[in-house]
Amino acid sequence: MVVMSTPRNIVILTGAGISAESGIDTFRGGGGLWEQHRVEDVATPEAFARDPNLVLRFYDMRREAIQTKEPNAAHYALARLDREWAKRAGGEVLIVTQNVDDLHERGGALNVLHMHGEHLKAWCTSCDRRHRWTGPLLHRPECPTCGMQALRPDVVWFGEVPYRMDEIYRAVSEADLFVSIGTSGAVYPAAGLVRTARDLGVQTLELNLERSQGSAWFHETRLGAATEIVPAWVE
Ligand code: BJW
Repeated sequence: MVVMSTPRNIVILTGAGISAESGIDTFRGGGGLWEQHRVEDVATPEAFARDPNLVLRFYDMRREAIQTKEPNAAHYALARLDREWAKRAGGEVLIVTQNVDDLHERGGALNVLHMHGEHLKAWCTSCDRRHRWTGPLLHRPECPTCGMQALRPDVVWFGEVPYRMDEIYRAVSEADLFVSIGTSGAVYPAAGLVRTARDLGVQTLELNLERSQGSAWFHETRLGAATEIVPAWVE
């Protein structure tokens, strides 16, 4: 095995594949969300400006659906690692997720950074406040802070800057191991993190059902369903 056996600090990047076995659709590939909806129609600021009802309906539907889903064995395994790593190895684990669901948190993980935002939050573009939001946005509810009807899903669309990139790059630069789980490597800047890690001399491991687009950059790749290979890696 190339990947070092005793890392201290670990950065784990997760994508839609980790939630697939919880029943949440991935984006690309057969049956994925982008097969049923054109990205340009629902996941860009231009789409929201052009047809807000279409976009809000798409996100209302997904916000409702994720609340019926449960974390799976992969989420629970990462949560265990997150909670126990300081005691086991004296280091830190940061879970950087591209997912907008809350299954890492509901699985018990503490150190989770949502670089593409969260379904269960609404962002007021008038006063710039964010609110926990579980209901629909379609009928333009008022912002609880400023009263304006200017709430949108708190997610990062194409052309927008993902959240907390400085923190993510800092964590990667302080890591001994970078692990990518269940992401196609099709979307930047997340897809570029493995190269950043490699350039800094960080060991890299990919866990995925199929090889990602950036697979060649990883020191090691293990293929399989997340609910099997993630718990096996954590133990
Ligand atoms: C399993 C499994 C199982 C299945 N077990 N595994 C040209 C070159 C480079 C970049 C660009 C370019 N043109 C434009 C760009 C930029 C653009 C981009 O990357 N475009 C690409 C299409 C080329 N990026 C942006 O616009 C981003 N912003 C940006 O770049 O700002 C400038 C900047 C640069 C540098 C630093 C800072 C800023 C913003 C991207 C926003 C992405 N938003 C979305 C939607 C979020 C809201 C929502 O949910 O609707 O985020 S798009 C969508 O893709 C979502 C995901 O987080 C993201 C990644 O998808 P993911 O997770 O990889 O899912 P899939 O479906 O692709 O893959 C699933 C994987 O799971 C597969 O690998 C399967 O094998 C696996 N799997 N079942 C294990 N059971």
